[in-house]
Amino acid sequence: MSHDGKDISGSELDVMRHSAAHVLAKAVQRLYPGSKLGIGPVIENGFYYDIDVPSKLGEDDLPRIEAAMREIIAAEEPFKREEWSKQQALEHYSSRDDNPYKREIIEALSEDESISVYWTGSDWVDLCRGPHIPNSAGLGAFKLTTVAGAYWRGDEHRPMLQRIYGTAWQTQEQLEHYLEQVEDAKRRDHRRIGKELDLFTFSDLVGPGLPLWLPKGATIRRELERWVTDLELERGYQHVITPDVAKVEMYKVSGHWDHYKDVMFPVMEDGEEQLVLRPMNCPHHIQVYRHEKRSYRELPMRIAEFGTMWRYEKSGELSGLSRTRRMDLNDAHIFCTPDQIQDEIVGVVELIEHVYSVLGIADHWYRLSLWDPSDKEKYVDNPEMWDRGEQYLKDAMARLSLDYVVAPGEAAFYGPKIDIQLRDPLGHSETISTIQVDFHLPSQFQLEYVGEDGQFHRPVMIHRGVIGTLVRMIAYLIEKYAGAFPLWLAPVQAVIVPIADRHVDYALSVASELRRSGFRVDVDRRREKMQAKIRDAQAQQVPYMLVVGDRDQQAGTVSVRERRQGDLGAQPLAEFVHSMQERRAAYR
Ligand code: TSB
Ligand code: ZN
Repeated sequence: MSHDGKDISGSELDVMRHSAAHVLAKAVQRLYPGSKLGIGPVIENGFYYDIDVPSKLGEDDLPRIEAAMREIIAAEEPFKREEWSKQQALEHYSSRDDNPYKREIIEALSEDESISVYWTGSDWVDLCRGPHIPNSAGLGAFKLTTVAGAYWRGDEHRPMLQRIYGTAWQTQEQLEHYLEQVEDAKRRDHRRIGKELDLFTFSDLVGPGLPLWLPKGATIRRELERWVTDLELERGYQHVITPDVAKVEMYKVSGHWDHYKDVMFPVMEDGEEQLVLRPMNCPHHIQVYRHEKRSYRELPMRIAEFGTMWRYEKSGELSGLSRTRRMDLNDAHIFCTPDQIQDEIVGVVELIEHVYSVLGIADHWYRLSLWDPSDKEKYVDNPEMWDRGEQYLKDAMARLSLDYVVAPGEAAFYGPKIDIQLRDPLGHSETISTIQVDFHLPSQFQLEYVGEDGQFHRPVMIHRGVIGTLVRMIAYLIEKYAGAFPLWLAPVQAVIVPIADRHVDYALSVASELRRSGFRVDVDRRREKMQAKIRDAQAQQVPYMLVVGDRDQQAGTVSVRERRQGDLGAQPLAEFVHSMQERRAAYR
C-alpha cells in the first residue's frame, strides 16, 4: 500500500475502505460474540457494516471497537481469497456460523455461480466479491464515526441491524483534514443555521419537502428576486406570471408525460377534468409565445418568471432546502432563430458570471450535460437533434474560452445543457444555474414565426436559470456565508440597542431614520443587559449593532459595532446612514 508516498487512486482507496469494513466486522464479532453480519459496502469517504449485534451499541462503544481493529492491523493478517460452491457457502452459514442474512444473499445466487470469500487471518472469513488489500497492515488511517439502526434490506418489516459507519484514508493527515471538513460542514449546515436564524421551517402537517419561509428567510428571497428581476429587465427579458397547474393534455404534448411523469405529483381528477401541478414552467411560457402570431422582428423573445414548480421527489432524497418538492425557479425561455443561439448563450453566461461575482461565488465550473442514447425512457429519441444541440453549446463555450467537463446521461429529456456546478462544504457537487438548448418543445407545440422572407419558420428555445431555484441557491448561500449574509441580503441589517429605558425614544427615532433610507432594523427593547443584547445580535449575524446612551442622545450620534470588526466608535447618525448606503450599494 505504501506506493512510495504517492497518492493512491480512488479505486485503490475504495479497496482499502472495503478491507476496513472487514476488519471492523471481525473486531465486532470478537468483542460481541453471537453478532451476525449483514452487508458492509464502501461509501463516499468510507464504509459501513450492518451487523445484528446482541447488545445495543452507542457512540461510546466505538473507541473500544477501534482498538480491536488496531489489534487486527498490528497482527498483520493477510487477506486471502477462496472460491466456494453455493452448497459449501450455505453449509458454512448454517453450521459454523449460523447467519440467516448471509444465507439469504447466497440463496439468491444461481446454482452454478462460484462464490468468493475472503479470509482475514486464518480464523475469520466473510462472503465477498473483493478485491482486498493484501494484508490488514496496509490499512491507512481510519475512524469510526457513528452508529445507527438500519433495517435489513432497507425493509421496515425486517429485523433492524446496527450500522457502524467509518471513514478511512491513506494518511493520518488526510483523515484529519476530512474530519475538520465534516466539522466545518456541520457548523455551516443550512438546516441548522436556518433554525438558529429563524429563516425557514417545516411542518408535519404541511408535509416533507415543503418549506415555510419565515419573515427573515422571506426577506432574503425577496431581495434576491428583486435584484435578479431588475437585472433581467435591463437585459430585455419580459416577466410574466402563469399558473402552477395545467391540463395533463399539455404534458402529453410536451413529452413530460412520457419522460418526466415519475417526478410529477399525482393528477387531480374530477370527471372529465384532469389537472396536474407543473414540474416545469416551459409549456406555460410556450403558451405565452403562442398567444400571438410572431415575427422575426420580435426575436429573441425572452420570457421570464420566478415560476413555481412542483416535483414529487422521493422522500428519502429530500434534504432541507437543497432538494424540495416545491420550488421557485428564476426561469426564462428564450425563443430565437438558430442564428441567435450563440449570442443568447453568451449573454446568459455573462449574466450568470455577473450574479456569481456579486454573490462572491468563484469556485464554480462548467459541465456539458449530454443524453444517453441507450436510455429511451429518459430521452427523446432523435440523435440528429442531440448532435445539433451539443454543437451549439460547444461552440458557445469555445467562444467564451470556457473549460468544461462532459457528463453523459445528465441532459434534460428535451435537450443538452450547460450546467454550472458548485460544491457544498462536504465537497458534493450540485447544479444551480443551467442553460439548455431545445429543438424538441418548439416542434411538439408547432411554434412558428414569420421570417424576413415572409415564410413560416420554427424558433429554437433556450431554457435557462440564473440563480436557479431560490431554495437551492439560499441553501448554498447560507452555507457559504455560514449565516453571515452580506449587508444587502441580511434580513436584519442593524439592531439598535438602547442602554436604558430613557434611551428608547431616541433609539426609535434612529430606527425610523434608517427605515426611511430603506434599511431593515430592529430596536432591542428587552429588559436585558446591553452586553446580552449585543451577544444575541452577534449570534444572529446582524451586520451592525448601534448602541445609544446619554451621550449619543445629546449629540445625535450612534455608537457603532460591526459584527466582525467590533467597536467602531460614535458617529453622527447622518454620517452612519450615508456610509451604510454606500456599503449596501457596493455589494451589487
Ligand atoms: C431551466 N425547464 C428548465 C428551466 O427552463 C428546468 O426546469 N430545468 S431543470 O429541471 O434542470 O431545473 C432547473 C434547476 O432547478 C436545476 O438546475 C436545479 O438547480 C433546480 N432544482 C431541480 N430540482 C430541484 C429540487 N427538487 N429542489 C430544489 N431545486 C431543484
Ligand atoms: Zn424550461
